[in-house]
Amino acid sequence: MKGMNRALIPQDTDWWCKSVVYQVYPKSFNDTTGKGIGDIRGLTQKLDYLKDLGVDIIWLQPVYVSPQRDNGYDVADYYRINPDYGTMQDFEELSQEIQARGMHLMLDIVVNHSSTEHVWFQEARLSRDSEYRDYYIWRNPAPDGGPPNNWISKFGGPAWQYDETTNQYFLTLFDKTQADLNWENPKVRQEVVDILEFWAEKGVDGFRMDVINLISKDQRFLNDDGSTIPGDGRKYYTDGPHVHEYLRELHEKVFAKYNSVTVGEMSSTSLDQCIRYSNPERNELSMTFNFHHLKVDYPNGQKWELMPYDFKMLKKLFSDWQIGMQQGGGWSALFFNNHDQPRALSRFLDDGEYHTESAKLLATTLHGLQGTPYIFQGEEIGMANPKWSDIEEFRDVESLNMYRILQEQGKSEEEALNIIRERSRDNSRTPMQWDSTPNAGFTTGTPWIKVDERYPQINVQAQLEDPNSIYYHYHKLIRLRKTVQVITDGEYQCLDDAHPQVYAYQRSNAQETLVVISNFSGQNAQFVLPDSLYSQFKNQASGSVELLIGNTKHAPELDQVITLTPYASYMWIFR
Ligand code: TEU
Repeated sequence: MKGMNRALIPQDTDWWCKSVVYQVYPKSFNDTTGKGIGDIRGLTQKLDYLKDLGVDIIWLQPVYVSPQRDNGYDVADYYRINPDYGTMQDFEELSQEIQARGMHLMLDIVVNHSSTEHVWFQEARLSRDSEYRDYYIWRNPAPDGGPPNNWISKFGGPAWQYDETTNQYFLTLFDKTQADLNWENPKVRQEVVDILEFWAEKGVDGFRMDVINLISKDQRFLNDDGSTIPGDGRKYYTDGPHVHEYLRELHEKVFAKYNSVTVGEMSSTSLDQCIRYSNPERNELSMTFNFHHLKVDYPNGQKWELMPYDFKMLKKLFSDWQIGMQQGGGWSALFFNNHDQPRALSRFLDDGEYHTESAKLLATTLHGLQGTPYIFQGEEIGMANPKWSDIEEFRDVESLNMYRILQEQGKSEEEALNIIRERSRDNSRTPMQWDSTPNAGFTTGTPWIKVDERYPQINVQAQLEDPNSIYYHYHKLIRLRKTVQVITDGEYQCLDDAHPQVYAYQRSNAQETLVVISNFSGQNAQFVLPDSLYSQFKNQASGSVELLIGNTKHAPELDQVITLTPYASYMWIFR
């Protein structure tokens, strides 16, 4: 779809196009009670830290009443705060304190499904005639008495659960305790509008919409014939028939009314779809998360198999999406990390000898792109995957399901554990490392999940005390986004698709050209500067070249051929 090309309309940008979002996983952020899990007051206590970092929007992940099977993504009451996280008064204080600091609060909204402990579901399951029956997706057993079709849950196992009270199955695309809501039902859509309005009235400035591109299912509920990878039924519910209609309804009834900034988490989506979701002319969402770049280490798209990541594919995906979203007038959420992904520092680069260079490289590479960058808690201080010793240390329902399923598929315990170590979402869910006191200053109690043993070295306090730390690298990048216009509106161009070690791109507008060059390898790399840039550099009489930020003590001289040391990364501006 041809839409507004933001690269060519520099002033036509919304405030959040120059913003940076900080993602808070409350369970692991800061515990003020000694219970061993983080809480809302713990976040309020750290707002000055986030303000000093320079972030604009705080994305607070679910704190609603929940049985915590999926750490809050299984909501049992959309209007009440989980007592483990605090009270509604704590939430209202947090909202006020965020606004008092000139920051914005983005709340996680999980409405593709609810917990089976939600009163709607508890009522629905009692009888086929319940007024809440059609809030969920029920189907009769297949002729053989089994599930209605062959769809597979994203957490492993069948996507349908049998309810013997009414002799029907209900759909669960995630955990068996997360029942998919029936968005075909206008009453469900109105419930969502009411939920959004309730929180918007409490000062919430934006919403992160959990797997929102899964809400519209093909009502035929056909078996997946396996003709497309992965053959688990997702083609019948991903970017479904009415999803855009439903989002426009939410935009009209809530997002436009409150001028909410919104981001959709788009599972297994496409570039064209994300243009449609995020082009402002369509009145749906502000921006989208897509995950293609975080599947470059999945053999044939299979998450639970291991292979080294495909660097050239990573570059290609970044380039395809940057160019495609610019041409289509879409807007991307930029991220390498979140609570569902292993830490990118460990996953793609070197969290040992080149720990600091690697962390800074990822930051520079991401923050030079067009979109809104997201910082996942601990990313700004170089937190990495912990060293897991056995399955007892894991907490994530998906990981524990897959540990069992992998062994059912024939893997040994050690093979299964190795895969879980690499892939588990728990890698990013270990407690925030504040200082070198016990449990990294996260809790005075027993933490709900292990703390990474490197916390005495990798923690906020140590980072704040080191002027050359990863923290101050993020601190500067965030400021560059606000002061260097070409980061917001510059047209993207990859400078060398084929280089096996280096990812280099430029962003240009009428006034200036940003150049970002990063060596993603642990060896020296040679990079040939394109003639256009080299000649501009050579003829500096017609302009200037300035190093904006780098991750080595001295940046290489800009010459026809640049030598890059391992994990070296730089951002220059040509004016
Ligand atoms: O994530 C959905 C999602 O795409 C990932 O969970 C992915 O499907 C999963 O890791 C399988 O590979 C959202 C939330 O971010 C996640 O935390 C929730 O568990 C999930 O939805 C269900 O609400």
